[in-house]
Amino acid sequence: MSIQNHESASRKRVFDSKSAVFATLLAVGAALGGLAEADSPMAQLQQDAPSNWGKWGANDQVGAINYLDEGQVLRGAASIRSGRRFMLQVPMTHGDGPVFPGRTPTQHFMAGDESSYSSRKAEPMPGGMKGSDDVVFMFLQGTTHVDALAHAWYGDQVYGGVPADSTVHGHAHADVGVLGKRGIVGRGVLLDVGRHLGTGGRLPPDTCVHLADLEATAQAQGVTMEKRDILILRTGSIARFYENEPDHAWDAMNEPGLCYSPELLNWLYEMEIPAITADNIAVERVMQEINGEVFAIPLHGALMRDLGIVLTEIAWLEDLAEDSDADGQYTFLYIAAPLKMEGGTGSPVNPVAIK
Ligand code: UVW
Repeated sequence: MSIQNHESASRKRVFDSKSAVFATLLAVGAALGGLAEADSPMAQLQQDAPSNWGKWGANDQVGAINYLDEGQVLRGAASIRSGRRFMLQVPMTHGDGPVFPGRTPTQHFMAGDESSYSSRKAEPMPGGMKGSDDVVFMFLQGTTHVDALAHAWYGDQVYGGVPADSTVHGHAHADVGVLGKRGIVGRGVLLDVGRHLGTGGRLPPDTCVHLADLEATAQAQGVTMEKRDILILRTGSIARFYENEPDHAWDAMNEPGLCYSPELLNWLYEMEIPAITADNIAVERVMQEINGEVFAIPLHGALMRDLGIVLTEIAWLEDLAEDSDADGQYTFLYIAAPLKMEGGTGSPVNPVAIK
């Protein structure tokens, strides 16, 4: 069976039982205010907002990643000057790591190690070689990760206007597997808002990052965001998780992040921004007040569902930010290859920035 045939066969597969991940995300959604109402405040908020539905055909599943053609790969490669590499994933540590409430950090278990041999449960291979094996249990959003476009929605449609029941028992549309086949490659631009507007590279908890803050940061850095750039947003929040400061205990619910505004949406739409990567749990502030009403993760609806912009969260940006501050170069080739997890809501990823 060819890889293509195998993939289309498994795409048609109906999973036997609702996955624990899906059930938990439903619970998170319900806790955050019930995203499933057709006439929700989100639907009203987004009534006149820009949308990319249909721009790349009725069956499109990768959204604004369509902007990242070969020309964008070459444009990203053209920004390489020194060859210095930055790996943007946080460590995957057993039982520890920043995760959204309702998810558990990665669980890592050894399935075989020297104890298998010393306890005589296993024999060395012919010739004397021995080996180890291990397994993990993890939420696909349990470390630095790319979200599938259909991972978050409001009303009864996901990205592209496809019915939301396409998410049941594994995503049949706009899963993370399609992003895994395509890859996310282009010119990345770091906007170090944490350094520009924060203290010691850290925005205070609850800070809303607005379009004006992005523009002011770009100006202070002497960099110009160009059409189809991948926006890399540093808030300093994930670094605070690891610092564990007693008077600034990290909390996913009050992290700094982007805040919803029509200006921001229009800018992202007109700039044809394909993807945003940030060093916080949700790219945006989790809870936001808009027109006197409280919304949870509204940009997930506006960006992923309506504009098809791909989000990567929990990125490690400290080393890249330090290096960029030192040499004044904020542009680089950005490469992120999500796993080809068919039906998946998201995928762990270790993005690479090459300067
Ligand atoms: C949240 O914002 C809840 O995280 P994610 O987009 O990874 O689901």
